[in-house]
Amino acid sequence: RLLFTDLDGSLLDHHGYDWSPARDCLARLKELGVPVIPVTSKTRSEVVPLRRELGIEEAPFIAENGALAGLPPAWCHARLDRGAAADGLVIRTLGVDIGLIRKRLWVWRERLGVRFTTMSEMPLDDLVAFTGLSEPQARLARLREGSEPLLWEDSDDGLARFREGLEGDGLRLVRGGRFWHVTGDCHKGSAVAWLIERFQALRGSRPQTLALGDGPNDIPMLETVDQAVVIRGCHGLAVSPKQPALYRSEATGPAGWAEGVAHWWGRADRRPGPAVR
Ligand code: 2M8
Ligand code: MG
Ligand code: MG
Repeated sequence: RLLFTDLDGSLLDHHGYDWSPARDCLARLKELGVPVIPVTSKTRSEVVPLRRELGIEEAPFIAENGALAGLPPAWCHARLDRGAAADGLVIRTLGVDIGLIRKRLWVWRERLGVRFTTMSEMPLDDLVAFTGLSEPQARLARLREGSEPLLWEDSDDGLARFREGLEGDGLRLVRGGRFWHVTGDCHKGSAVAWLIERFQALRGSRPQTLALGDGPNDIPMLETVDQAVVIRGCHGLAVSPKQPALYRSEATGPAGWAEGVAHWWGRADRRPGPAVR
């Protein structure tokens, strides 16, 4: 089995970034050997220390809305995935370079005369105040490699024209929790499908998959897996009928996360079914 999860607003609280209500559930998943795979808007620099804190370092991760995958040794093909960093992780790029994204953002701002502020343009103090991240965390959030978050300060009509322009460049615009995110031609769903395929190629069996998320950018991921959980939040997500195995949590954040895992896979204190994996 594989568990894919959004972080902000899902496994982590949207305000204090607390995850303690999910602690027991995470410990149980670890005992069962179920990889908990973060699939997030966050940067690689934010995710690496977080997965250490959460005790999920053996699992791979997807950063920047599908732009980047981090693969621990067990998830690598011996001959194909070379060049692991000192921490043992192989990083695979699934999107496009941030330099290209930024150039095109400037072009469309000029051309359409629209107003927005990118995360890299926000003064650090503003970013801290707006997100509730600490200053060191906010610095890590700014180390973008394959996506740029931005705050839209213009009309809906301008947004539609902006999106069209970006799409002509092969770029995508998705709504995260607080920001809009611009990426290459990738999303959380494409990245999750890529990881599932890799698992199958390496292990020779199709895993049973569960995904949890709370934001519009999570929808493609929720539609890619066998079972899905929408964590209650401020978005009221419309997941397509292509995903009939959908549970909506009562609780928000990490409490809703534990509730969603329990809904599909049983309570953390009851060993569900025979062998996992
Ligand atoms: C951004 O992502 C969130 C999650 O969806 C958002 O759009 O609100 C990202 O920039 C991420 O790197 C950062 O940690 C987070 C902080 O709230 O905001
Ligand atoms: Mg979220
Ligand atoms: Mg997210």
